[in-house]
Amino acid sequence: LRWLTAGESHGPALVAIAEGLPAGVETSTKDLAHALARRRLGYGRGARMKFEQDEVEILGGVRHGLTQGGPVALRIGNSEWPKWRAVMSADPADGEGELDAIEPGSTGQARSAPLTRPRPGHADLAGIQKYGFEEARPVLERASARETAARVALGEVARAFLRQVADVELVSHVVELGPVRAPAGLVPAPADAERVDADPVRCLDPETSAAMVAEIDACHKDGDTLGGIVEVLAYGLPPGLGSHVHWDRRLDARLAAALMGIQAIKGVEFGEGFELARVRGSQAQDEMEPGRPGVHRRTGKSGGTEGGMSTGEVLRVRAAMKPISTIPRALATVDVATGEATTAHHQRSDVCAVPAAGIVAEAMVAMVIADAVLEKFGGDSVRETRRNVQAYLAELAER
Ligand code: EPS
Repeated sequence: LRWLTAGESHGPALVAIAEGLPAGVETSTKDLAHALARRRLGYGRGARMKFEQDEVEILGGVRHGLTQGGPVALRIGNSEWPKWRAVMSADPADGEGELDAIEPGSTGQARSAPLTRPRPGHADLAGIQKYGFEEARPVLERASARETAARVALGEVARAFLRQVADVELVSHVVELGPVRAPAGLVPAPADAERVDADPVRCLDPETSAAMVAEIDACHKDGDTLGGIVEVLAYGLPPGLGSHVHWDRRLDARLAAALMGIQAIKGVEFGEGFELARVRGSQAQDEMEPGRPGVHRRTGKSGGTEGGMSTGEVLRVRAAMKPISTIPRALATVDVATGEATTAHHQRSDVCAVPAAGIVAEAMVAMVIADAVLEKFGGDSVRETRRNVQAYLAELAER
């Protein structure tokens, strides 16, 4: 399974292509729009979330609600585009009119003004240096987490594939937000997914959720931003996805890379993660007993992978998101045009995007697992892949 995204935050649209999905995956514009709407949920997002709609369109690879085996191509229009037509024009801009418009919510800076005061924590400075730009606009447009909308749309197709071939279900939730932690052992099942989505911070425990909302409000008041930790659970994975035989075939390594590839993610852990490093070996393993199919593990400390392969138990992976780097109270930086010390430029920003990060993390996990399923079971149609999965599971159960 190969996939790519393209597009800028204030360009006309994001586009995404996935190649290698079998024929027969049930998907539709409505399903993708639903997934995109989930990503827009979450307390603490900025003004843009309120007025922008994700206008999703399927451009190829799907007919009458089913994938056809060819590349699936998607387009998600940016409704911000008309205001940025001149600044983000693909063709040389004539510099008239719109170029001087003031950006809504900004501190009076014209949209076209060169962004020469890189924001600490963003891609701005390294991107300017690497690509030889004079300013940060071309860097931040592509680095922006707006791009995650494209991933979520593709991830929804992957999720449908997983459900159809192996009854796999993914759920995510917010386990920490700033200093507020959800109670240990709070692990939503697939049946809880709607309840998680209905919560403003995507946390199942009402008391924790209220404390998280209060923390976001306090942060907003102080002109600051907040990070947190999301957890993705995958139910129903067959054992043996990924492989111990080579580092880049390990499922956990591939999932970690995919999750680290989400903007602002600074850490990934599986199961008990870093905590396992603090206990003795006798306390760190998941002991086994007879069960279905064949063997069952009593605990889930490993997070559902051993030796780089899925164990058949629930996959549990967490991603830590740093606080958003665009901070209303501007941070110290250097103007790349003059070399002088100054403060970073500030565009409007979210206070917290952790709830949305959970949805993006689900999408990344779905893509990686779909890839691993296709690698192990192959198949050019959903029916064929499903048959292969079932034959494998039946054989394991007979052993
Ligand atoms: C983002 C900054 C904000 C967010 C944007 C991601 O955009 P703007 O600078 O236009 O206010 O709203 O997120 C989205 C638009 C989205 O759909 O998630 C950033 O710098 O990453």
